[in-house]
Amino acid sequence: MKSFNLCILLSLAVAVYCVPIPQVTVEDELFAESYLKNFFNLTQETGPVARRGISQVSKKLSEMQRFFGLQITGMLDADTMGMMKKPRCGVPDGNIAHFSTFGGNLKWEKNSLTYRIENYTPDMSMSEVDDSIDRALKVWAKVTPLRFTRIYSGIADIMISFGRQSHGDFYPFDGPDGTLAHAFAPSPGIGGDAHFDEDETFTFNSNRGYVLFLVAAHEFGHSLGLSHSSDPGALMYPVYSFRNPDTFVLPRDDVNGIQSLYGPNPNEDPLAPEPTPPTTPDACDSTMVLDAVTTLRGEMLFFKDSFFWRSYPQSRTPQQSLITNFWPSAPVNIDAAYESRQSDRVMLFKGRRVWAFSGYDIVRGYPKKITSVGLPRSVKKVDAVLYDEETRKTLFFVGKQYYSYDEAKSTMDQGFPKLVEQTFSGLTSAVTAAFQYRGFTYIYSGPYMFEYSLRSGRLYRVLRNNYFLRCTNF
Ligand SMILES: [Ca+2]
Ligand SMILES: [Ca+2]
Ligand SMILES: [Ca+2]
Ligand SMILES: [Zn+2]
Ligand SMILES: [Zn+2]
Repeated sequence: MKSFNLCILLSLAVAVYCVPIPQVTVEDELFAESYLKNFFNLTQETGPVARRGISQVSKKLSEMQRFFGLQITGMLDADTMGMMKKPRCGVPDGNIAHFSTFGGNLKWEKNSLTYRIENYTPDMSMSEVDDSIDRALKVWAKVTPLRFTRIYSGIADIMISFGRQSHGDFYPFDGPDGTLAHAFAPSPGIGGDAHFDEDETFTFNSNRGYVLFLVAAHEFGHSLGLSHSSDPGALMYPVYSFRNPDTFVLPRDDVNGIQSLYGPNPNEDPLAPEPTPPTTPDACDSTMVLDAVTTLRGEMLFFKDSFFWRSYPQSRTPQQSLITNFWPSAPVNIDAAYESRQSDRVMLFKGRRVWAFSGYDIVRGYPKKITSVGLPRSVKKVDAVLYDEETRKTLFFVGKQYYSYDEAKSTMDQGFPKLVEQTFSGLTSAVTAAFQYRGFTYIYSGPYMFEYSLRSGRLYRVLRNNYFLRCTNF
């Protein structure tokens, strides 16, 4: 009898751990179905998603999950639903690749193109709209031989307009959020044209509403022949994310994409070259030095530049996103991170400040100074932070030394700072990141990771980044 009960308990535990049963409402199912129809070419028409088993919906869900680097379950789980609800472009996805083109060599056969702004949004001044459109086209002109001339009457190659719901083509908009805009691949007539959903609130440069410059620059990528990219750092990624328009530089993936169609800009001034296009960090780069590593509610998070990867214990594919897609008010290029199990928060460090997040939300009163966690004023930045489950101490690594902080008592422990080398044998070069996982302590130094037992101070193994952050490009 006893063993029977245990068996039920075990099987329940396994079921809950391995196959999270999604809490999906009928509304969610219908929403997901229309999302897959719009963006992943789902065609079959039958009942709601969950009742179909391994159906076309499940296949399309897997396709969508692969495109976005989500855990591939073929089920409508919370992460998948979250991704579907993000504001995005109305052009379908489907190609699982970095930059892609529409195929069939769909491009303009001339380098001189015309554009016309047919109407304006009341959200911004006319000059702000003109300026946003002009700069969005320049994003592409800077890296190609393409040149754009504005015309004020007649038919331009790229006709630009704002409209809501049914607006004259077969692709009606959907009201606020959801689809923000769409554009047509190069061809005569409607080809090249870009339409913006007037039910959105467009802005010049604020992070409230959608920045017209960013949405337009993305749409013009389609107007010129680019399809969507699965690189989360690319402008041609289908989901909208805020970036500062004043410092925007077209990412490498998009530059490669557009230059595969039109070639580079022959007139680039060698004395004033364009800024280097940002690249998205690659988990397969064995020389990469991570900024910070932490656990969060059973997952592992790996931070690099403006990006982080989430890795689920039951999945081999880490999911890469922009930090600001997850936490809009978070800093990028962070110094260190740790999970406070005590308060169920993730703490991010940059310079002399610390940010605390509970789920997606910033905790009130943050960012704070790092002196609020007991660090002396002389500390300009921390290199790594680690929370020790067993002693419930937080260890701050600063240069060659480390501090031990007692979160429960809110005090720094006596006898610190200590030399890192004194406790962690063999660790003679700079600490760059640190975290604990399943009782082991991992200290990163550059691309290497040292595995310790914190209690005995014993060094077990020297590993590489990819031990946890798996390289899955193939
Ligand atoms: Ca056209
Ligand atoms: Ca919309
Ligand atoms: Ca660091
Ligand atoms: Zn798009
Ligand atoms: Zn349209």
